[in-house]
Amino acid sequence: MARRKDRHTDLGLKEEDLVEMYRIMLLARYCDERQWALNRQGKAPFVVPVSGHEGAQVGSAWAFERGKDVFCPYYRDLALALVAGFTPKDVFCGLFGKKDDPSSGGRQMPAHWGARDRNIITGSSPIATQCLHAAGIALGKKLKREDAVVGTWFGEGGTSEGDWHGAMNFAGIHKLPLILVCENNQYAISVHESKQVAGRVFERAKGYGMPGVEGDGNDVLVSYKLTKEAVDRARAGEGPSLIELRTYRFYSHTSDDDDRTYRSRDEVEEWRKKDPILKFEEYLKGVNIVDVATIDEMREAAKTDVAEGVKAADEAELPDPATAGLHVYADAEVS
Ligand SMILES: Cc1ncc(C[n+]2csc(CCOP(=O)(O)OP(=O)(O)O)c2C)c(N)n1
Ligand SMILES: [Mg+2]
Repeated sequence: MARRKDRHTDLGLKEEDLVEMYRIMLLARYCDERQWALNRQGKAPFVVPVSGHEGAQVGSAWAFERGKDVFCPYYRDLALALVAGFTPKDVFCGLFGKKDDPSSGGRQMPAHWGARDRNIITGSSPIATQCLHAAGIALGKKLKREDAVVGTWFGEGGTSEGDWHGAMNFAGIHKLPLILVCENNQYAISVHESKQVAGRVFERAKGYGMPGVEGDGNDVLVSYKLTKEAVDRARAGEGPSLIELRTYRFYSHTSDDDDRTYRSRDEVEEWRKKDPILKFEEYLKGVNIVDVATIDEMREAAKTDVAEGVKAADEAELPDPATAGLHVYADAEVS
């Protein structure tokens, strides 16, 4: 019997999917709170917060097939990295620059997610460059007739970059299996969306001959639905799509930014009321998948997993200085 407000069955999602999606959203939130505190304690030099974006990231990433599809994320995609196979320990090894950091063995800045064995392509700091990488990879997949879809994520600020327009144009012309997901949090550091995009992000898709849709990025099921429809089209050979997920970041742009200089506290509080985790909890309670006690248990378990990840990463080895040239120069040897 269909239960009240049962949207997930229509989307082909099972209860186990929802519980795991919720668990990962919690992990991302608690990783974020810990990394922010560690920064303020002087233990983590640089933090890019994810809080507020968990619904958009987990929902969109869930639409891809792990082990087959390719992820080209940007720096804010901590929750996406967890969906793609990162653990809290991996996250904190990156934050502390440890040898076991999957992204770069402690060589890159934190939040430059990458792992060959999880099909996550590491990005560069210049925004939207990952979109061009993604378009190139999608062309490769198409030419080799591989059954793989490529996803790339970016902010609305990234859509002002020439690299983004180049990726859109190339994807549209060559009908690439590429999904471009914009996490529109309305700010590019201090620059408001109204000073960034004259029209709407999703409407730009039309000019590049692909479908463009928008939805509530704070609703994990909406984020999943829009992305899954696009992934299915791409897998069927029908080409790329642009998806705009509207959301908000709860903290400053990074640990080096002070958002009080450009955002009112009232605005932040309004958006905190639309917290994607609270929204998903309401849904899960409404369809009787969790109750208040289960939520408490899952929150405690996620906090414990994050605390254990921080401890393991703190105790992990630093990279051997003799390996500093590895992966930097083609012929570098470990001395
Ligand atoms: C080409 C380039 N210009 C400027 C910067 C500095 N910068 C880093 S993040 C950022 C804002 C990006 O905002 P948005 O794309 O909306 O993503 P968000 O951080 O809001 O998630 C800017 C301007 C950069 N990294 N690369
Ligand atoms: Mg933004």
